[in-house]
Amino acid sequence: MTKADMGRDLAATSGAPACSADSHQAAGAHAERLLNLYPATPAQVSPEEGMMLYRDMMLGRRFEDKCAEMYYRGKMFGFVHLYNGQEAVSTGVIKAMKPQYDWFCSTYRDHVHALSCGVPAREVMSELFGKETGCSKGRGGSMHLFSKEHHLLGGYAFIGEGIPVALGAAFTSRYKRDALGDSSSDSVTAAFFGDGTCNIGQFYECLNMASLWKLPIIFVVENNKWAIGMDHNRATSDPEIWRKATGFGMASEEVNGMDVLAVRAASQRAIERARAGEGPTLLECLTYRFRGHSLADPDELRAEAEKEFWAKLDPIKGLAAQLLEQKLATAEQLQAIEQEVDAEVADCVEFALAAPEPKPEELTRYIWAED
Ligand SMILES: Cc1ncc(C[n+]2csc(CCOP(=O)(O)OP(=O)(O)O)c2C)c(N)n1
Ligand SMILES: [Mg+2]
Repeated sequence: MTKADMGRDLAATSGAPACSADSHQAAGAHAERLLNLYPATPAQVSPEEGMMLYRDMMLGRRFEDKCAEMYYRGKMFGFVHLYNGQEAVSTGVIKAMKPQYDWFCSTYRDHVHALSCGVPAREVMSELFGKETGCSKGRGGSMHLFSKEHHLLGGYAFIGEGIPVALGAAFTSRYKRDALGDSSSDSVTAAFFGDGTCNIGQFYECLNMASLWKLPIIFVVENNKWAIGMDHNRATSDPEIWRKATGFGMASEEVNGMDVLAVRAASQRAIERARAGEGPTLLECLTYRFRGHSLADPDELRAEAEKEFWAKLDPIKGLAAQLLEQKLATAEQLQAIEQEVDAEVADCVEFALAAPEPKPEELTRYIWAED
């Protein structure tokens, strides 16, 4: 069996596409790939886990819907990139890892990763408003969320910038164990980045080092088909990113990124390998963003048929249907979660609006570590 076959084989256990939409031909090659992830046994989940995953995705969605509202009302400045549609990736990976133990590295599309890591909604919303109570003390804004407490190594405006940082965290984990003799050191790092980012140098350099040193890292590619207005299929020599890992002798999987249980199951396999010292994994999650590249993007380039195809695969609706069908949750329980989330989002906006601005005389504070 070749490594590529092995990856394909692993992917076969990672969950079938949640629907087969009629519009898939018009929706193009990315949609075809999702539909060709052949049928698999649906992943199992307990009622508690299922509802925890549902809540996390719902928080991400409602939080960001509120961000859009606040942005258009002029409460937020600069570029704001939303994650609507991709929630199954953040929740599926991060909730399979150990909070405040494992490490996470994001991009400019970082709000939902921060929430999944456990950064309080109040701190994330305050940061977006540039307030002192923000997780980066109001100095970072939307693209630079950071939390030492929650092991969030940052959002980064430059694409690919976070990958070497994540690699450093994975190296530290291994170095503590192998060189400093701390046998308990087994933390794993997840690095999130997009399809377009897989065409730049850091990606390949980091894959090489991670594989060479068998670092405990998961490269999570959020393949949403677009890099701003560039179609993935026009920009890369082989659109199947998961195959690129095999050139480095690395395990990889192609995952249904609209199915949180599939992402979770693939992540669990990767985490197990990483903690056992077996090295890195590349997970290519096939997903889609429901909104434009940023809130400044009128989203006029993408075909309607394509958007319709992916809208039918909404990961939150997909999980709700699975939970109800398998009698793991009742409609009332899901509704109660939604209400709880809405209350949390309303609270964080109120908190952020009332929070103080950083003091102008403290403009340069927090530049140095001792602050
Ligand atoms: C080094 C660098 N070059 C160019 C850009 C401009 N840029 C911002 S987002 C983006 C596209 C990235 O697409 P992808 O990696 O697919 O992530 P997505 O936005 O789809 O999540 C580019 C080229 C940048 N931020 N950094
Ligand atoms: Mg992309």
